[in-house]
Amino acid sequence: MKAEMEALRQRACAQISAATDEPTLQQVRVTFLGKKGELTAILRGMKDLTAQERPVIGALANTVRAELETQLASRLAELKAQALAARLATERLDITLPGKPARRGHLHPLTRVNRLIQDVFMKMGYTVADGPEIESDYYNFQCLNFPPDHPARDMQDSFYITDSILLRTHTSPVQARTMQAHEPNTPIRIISPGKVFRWDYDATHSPVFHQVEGLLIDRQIAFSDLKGTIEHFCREIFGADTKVRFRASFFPFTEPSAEVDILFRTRHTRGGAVDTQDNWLEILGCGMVHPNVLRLNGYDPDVMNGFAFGMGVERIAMLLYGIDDLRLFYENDLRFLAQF
Ligand code: 2NL
Repeated sequence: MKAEMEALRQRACAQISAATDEPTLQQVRVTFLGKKGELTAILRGMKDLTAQERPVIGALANTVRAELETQLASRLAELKAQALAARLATERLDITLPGKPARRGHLHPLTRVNRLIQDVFMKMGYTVADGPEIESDYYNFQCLNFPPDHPARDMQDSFYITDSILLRTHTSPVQARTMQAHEPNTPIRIISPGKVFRWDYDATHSPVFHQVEGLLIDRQIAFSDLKGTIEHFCREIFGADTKVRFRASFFPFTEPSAEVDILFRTRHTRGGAVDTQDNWLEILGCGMVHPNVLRLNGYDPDVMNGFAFGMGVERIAMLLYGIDDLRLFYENDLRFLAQF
């Protein structure tokens, strides 16, 4: 039995050394040390031994078992180390390689121009006011002196939600709300930037666009105050040498009213030749606040007066950047947007 045990030990050791992966090693363990394994089978035969032989063979069996356990454990450790070394070799990560660069975004051109406009007026002491985009007929038209038959009040020209609720067609309601919220006859100096909505869609009109309006109310405000303010604004945005022209016009909420043009230099490139052309281009509307509007919003036109103006952000951005189709602003095509 001793010889049998020695033979088993040698075969087991040989198989342990020969195992090149964990499942094979596990199989060797089962073959020799498992419940139905070879060592167990030998031990089962011990019942036929004499009382003197039994403890000797029992001790030998334990020694062999212990040795095989040690061998299995060290081979397992070896295989694990080999596997780890192989993974480290194949899965090597070079953390010094540069990463994939993230594309850096920037503000949308309309946001930039909107902020540019706001900055000019904030430096002149205006504060920014805002209000709802869904408005009542009262704030959008009535308190701004729009007659009942004004075309903007037509279902065809504005987006109505009910007969008396619509998407605001300008940001003027914000100024009416501001006047009404103020102590009567106290000065106001605000701009109201925001989205406005009109039933119109082509290269120069979008159903949603952006406006900045302004309102200044105080005592003894003159048309020259309006003129100086607007001229300063135009020169801040379009350059110090910008020529500005006021043309008589009409708005329901101002009297007198004017449209403002700037002399704008357009560059054409034909073949190799560059020629320039100067045109008067309209950039905003303005006027002295109509006495009815002051009255309708809690101000006494005999004590207080002021001026107001309104401009389209898209229009100014188109002039500033030489863009001929405003739909480009809304298509989110990076080939367009990345140019700003
Ligand atoms: C334009 C012209 C304008 C106003 C807006 C206004 C507001 C109040 C009172 C008086 Cl509360 N006026 N706003 C005045 C004149 C012109 O906008 O062409 N906008 C794109």
